[in-house]
Amino acid sequence: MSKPVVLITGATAGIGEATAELFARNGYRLILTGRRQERLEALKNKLKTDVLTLCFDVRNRNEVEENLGSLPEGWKEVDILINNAGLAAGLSGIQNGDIDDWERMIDTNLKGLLYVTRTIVPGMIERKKGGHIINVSSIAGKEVYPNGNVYCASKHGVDALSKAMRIDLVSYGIKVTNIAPGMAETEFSIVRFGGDTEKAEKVYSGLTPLYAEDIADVIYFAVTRPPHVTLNDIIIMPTAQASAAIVNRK
Ligand code: NDP
Ligand code: 8X3
Repeated sequence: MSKPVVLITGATAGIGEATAELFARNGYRLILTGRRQERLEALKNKLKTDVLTLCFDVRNRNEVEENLGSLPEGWKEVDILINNAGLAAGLSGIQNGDIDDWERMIDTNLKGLLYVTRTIVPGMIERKKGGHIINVSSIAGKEVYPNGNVYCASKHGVDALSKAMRIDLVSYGIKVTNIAPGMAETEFSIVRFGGDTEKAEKVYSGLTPLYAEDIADVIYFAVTRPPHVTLNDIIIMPTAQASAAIVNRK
């Protein structure tokens, strides 16, 4: 029997890419999405497993439905959905926030996740074989830190949606796992600070952050538990971090 199909949104960088690599090494079949076509192609060529790449923006409801609503033969049965695509844009007080940044975060982190989930979950239910949804939230979904306002609100929304999905889908045997990482050095801070790599590097200076592979390991562990076991909610931080705002820098 062939390995299950795993759909990973935001596989062109960071946590999504590391997760794709780990699942590929373990023989899973992968549907990988993102907006950067060349990165999707490069990843497909690198991975030694069956890969379908789909280039679209999760904020665009039509694109989500076109790409995921009519998957090609052999790819229709998505067993594991990893809702990972997301971002922070900016870091400023609510009084100074850039409303375009707010829209980007809400549209990507919440509405994008909802569009993807709404397109994939009915198939899981119809097939009556269970399924697993992993929502990559954040410690920003558990606590709020200075200037994090809208990003934190979007991730609190993801946290709430994980709980809500678990309730709505329990009778179909569909597992829902919420993953809440602390500081992980990916392209996250580069994106947050609009490409300012110097500013991004400072976020992780003087401490050993998490790496994308650390989160991939946790996702893989959650997915490979026996059928009767679900990890509902996992908080993972670097050892040097105690809470969103308290870190031990050398
Ligand atoms: P990266 O910036 O390295 O990766 C983000 C991924 O999301 C990219 O593949 C990007 O692909 C994709 N993405 C972003 N916007 C869109 C969009 N509109 N449509 C489709 N894909 C999109 O960051 P991380 O790997 O760190 O982030 C992954 C998730 O982890 C996010 O949800 C983030 O909030 C969360 N997280 C990150 C933490 C960290 O410290 N790094 C900690 C806690 C949570 P592309 O640009 O090609 O579209
Ligand atoms: C990413 C981690 O601390 O910037 O979600 O919110 S943090």
